[in-house]
Amino acid sequence: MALVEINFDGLVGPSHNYAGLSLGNLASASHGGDTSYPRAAALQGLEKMRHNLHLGLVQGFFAPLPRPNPAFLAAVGLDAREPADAAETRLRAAAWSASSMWTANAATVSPAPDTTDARCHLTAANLVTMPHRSQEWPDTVRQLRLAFADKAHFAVHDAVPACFGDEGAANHMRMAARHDAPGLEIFVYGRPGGLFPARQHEQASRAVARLHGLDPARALFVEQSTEAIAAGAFHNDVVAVANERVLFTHELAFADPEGTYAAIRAALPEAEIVVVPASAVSLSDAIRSYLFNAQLLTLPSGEMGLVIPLEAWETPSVRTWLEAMLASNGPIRRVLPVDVRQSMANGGGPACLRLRVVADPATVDPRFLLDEARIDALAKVVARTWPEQIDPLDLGSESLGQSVIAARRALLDEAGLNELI
Ligand code: SUG
Repeated sequence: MALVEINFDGLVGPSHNYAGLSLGNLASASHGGDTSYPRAAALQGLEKMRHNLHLGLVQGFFAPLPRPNPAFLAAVGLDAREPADAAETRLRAAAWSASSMWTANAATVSPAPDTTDARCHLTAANLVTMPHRSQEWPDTVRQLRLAFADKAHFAVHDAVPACFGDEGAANHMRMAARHDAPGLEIFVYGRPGGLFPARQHEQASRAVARLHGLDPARALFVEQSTEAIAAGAFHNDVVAVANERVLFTHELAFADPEGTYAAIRAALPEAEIVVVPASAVSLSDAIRSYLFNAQLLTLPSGEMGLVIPLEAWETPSVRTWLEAMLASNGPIRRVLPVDVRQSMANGGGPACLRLRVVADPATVDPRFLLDEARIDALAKVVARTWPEQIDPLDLGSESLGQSVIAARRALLDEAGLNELI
């Protein structure tokens, strides 16, 4: 089979909760302290995977990471005692975070047509800016090395040094005439010093490009606008998304929009850039609704579809713009709303929940690929074992911890992934 885009969604883990841990992520901050519904959250995620499978696309998944994380608790000296203050309570919540569900932050991926050794390269993201996310990568890289173990086709790299924050594919876009053609890789970094942390460091992006063996003529390094970060675009994928020859972006996404578009067109003459002006959809509406945190997908018919969160469809300015877009002759022909509300309340839309890998599915470990029957089987385990709800005050409870660990084990058992225990 030829190279195709495979979306690997993170299955929402059994400890999914709202602890308000992500400064600069407005949804995480505003839902901090709310009760979460891990079972419903994971089922919503599985239904999104099923939805995309029904579109005729190849769908994969990654298992949740071990939580509560004993190594993290031990490393901060909280394994043997109760938190003494708010800062310690946040650290304990970090050890319980299900944040690995947002696999757009798992790694940066450069498919084989872009790299000097013609293998697909993946670099795990260090996620050092947020403490609760900084613990993910060692377990993430283990999982990536299982899924992409075939060294003839894949190279999996450890995270770049922690001195340079790296948030993975959420700050990286790939454009190409077709998925299997050589692409233009666009790395989007933030400049520190603004209202909120800039999570992606330019030097991390440049290190990843070197590790992957990209042709410098087909790698762009673009600064994110400080205005977008200050408005809550903690990752570039909150304000822009690309697929094949199309870039779909808010006009305020980049520090130098015209320069960015010109550089893209120079490197990829067939590029089509769809810009949503602030006069039609304000930055605030774009970020609140997550219009751009969409999966822009090439459907089997060759048309492009945009899988958006329901919140975007329900936001009047966004709906008006989308309806006008559909009525015009633009490259995006379908809009497909999905319900991922539990993830959205932590700032994770449809695009955050998936890692895109262009590869031949036959070269991927089949345990990470889904069909209808496997989705049904995973959903059964979730329905049987995932906690129904979690109040952030429950984090630290011995019995909840045991049920979260048992739920993940049941899932790994069903998926045949016991190496990950
Ligand atoms: O890193 N939220 C995640 C959301 C990640 C979204 N990913 C992309 N845009 N690709 C984050 O801020 C919230 C956790 C909490 O508050 O409990 C959180 O980690």
